[in-house]
Amino acid sequence: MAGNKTFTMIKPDAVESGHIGAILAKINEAGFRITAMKMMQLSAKKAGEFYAVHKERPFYGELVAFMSSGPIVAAILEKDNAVEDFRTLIGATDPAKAAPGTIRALYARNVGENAVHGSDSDENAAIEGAFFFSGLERF
Ligand code: DAT
Ligand code: MG
Repeated sequence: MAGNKTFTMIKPDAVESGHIGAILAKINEAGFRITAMKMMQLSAKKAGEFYAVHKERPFYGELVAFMSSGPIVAAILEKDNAVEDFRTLIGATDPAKAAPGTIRALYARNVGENAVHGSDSDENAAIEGAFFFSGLERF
């Protein structure tokens, strides 16, 4: 059975462009409940740890530099079938390929600066949520 939690970040490009409110509204309108949330800036070390799975990819250095370049908003979201439904809401990694009306189609700049993160599995949603939030910060 699919889990009911996913993890998201509003990335530095969308924070800088003033899209936090619009993105949170889309998340709420799609039926997700925010059960943890914080605004913070990742160090390059922490961004590198978060994206360690992509260490061998050619864009890893660029990704780590971008994700530590400015503040992000991290959140845990709850809804039935959360991981899959949130990936549908955000759209494809490359905004040029993202379906119309998805968060990335609306707000991403390009494949690297793509407005939001969404977990790709229930297992990673749990790992990523725990990376950012202690038990006291989760509701
Ligand atoms: P997603 O964020 O849709 O899960 P991913 O896990 O494949 O995509 O990659 C993680 C992030 O790495 C992605 O959000 C942006 C960056 N990235 C992916 N492919 C890229 C590329 N071809 N060039 C530059 N950055 C890329
Ligand atoms: Mg991914």
